[in-house]
Amino acid sequence: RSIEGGLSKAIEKGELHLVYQPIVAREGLEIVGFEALLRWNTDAHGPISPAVFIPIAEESNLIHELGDWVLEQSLDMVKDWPGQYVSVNFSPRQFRRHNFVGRILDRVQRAGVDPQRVQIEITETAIFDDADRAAETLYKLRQMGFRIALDDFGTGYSSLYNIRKFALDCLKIDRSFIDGMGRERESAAIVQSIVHLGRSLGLGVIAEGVETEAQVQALRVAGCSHLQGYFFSRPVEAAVARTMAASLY
Ligand code: G
Ligand code: G
Ligand code: MN
Ligand code: NA
Repeated sequence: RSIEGGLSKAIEKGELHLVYQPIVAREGLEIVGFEALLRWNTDAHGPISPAVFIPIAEESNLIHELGDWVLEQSLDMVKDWPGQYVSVNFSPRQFRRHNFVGRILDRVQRAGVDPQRVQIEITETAIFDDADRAAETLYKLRQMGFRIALDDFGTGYSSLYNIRKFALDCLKIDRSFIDGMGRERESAAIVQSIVHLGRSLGLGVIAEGVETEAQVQALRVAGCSHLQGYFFSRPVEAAVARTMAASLY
């Protein structure tokens, strides 16, 4: 519980910041967007991973305070880029929050940002528990111009049949499949199927966790147009992202 205590003070203490990881097209010649990823450097215990503190925040209302801060920072950042979008992670509780659509629209409008430059990343868990309500939320967001990405795709419970119901723009192939591509035939086959599925549904597909040249080549063969991972760039600080955005747009 000390993490929860520390987290509730982290914003005012200035211990949080965002880093940005490019999402590329044309095998790295173009940056189409950046994913915003939260970092927490504590005085007492050094850096703590969001994989650790997000689930704790998710158990309390802290997730909302944290999420609001992340969105605000991301909107501030996207204004510095020539045309790329910022891709923001939303946890299931944020997505299900009362008036999620109204809140996000209000923030985007106040920041003077075009919703087309904001991609909302949600996971399958966020949408399949209450599918009808989620479908309606996504529909409204999409009507307003937001991009919607289904994160960690392939690891959840979604039936392929059901994803038709949701107003999505793209699928992000979970990095476990990209990681397995060179080793197991199964992973390569799954990646291939997700790319086909995306295409036939008119969705974009982003491969996550691309680390090697061999993976880039295999993804080219599979027909995956958008890539993200250490091979292109680790998540970088705001100033570095600004320079990258300006030179590769
Ligand atoms: O960047 P890293 O690989 O350490 O992130 C670990 C996990 O934390 C990932 O699942 C990522 O989606 C999640 N995460 C990172 N930043 C945010 C954020 O701002 N909001 C939410 N909800 N999750 C985040
Ligand atoms: O759950 P989500 O997909 O949002 O998590 C993204 C996480 O993956 C972030 O923590 C980010 O730091 C991490 N990540 C991004 N690119 C790579 C990569 O090429 N390899 C590995 N191992 N992790 C990556
Ligand atoms: Mn993500
Ligand atoms: Na992911």
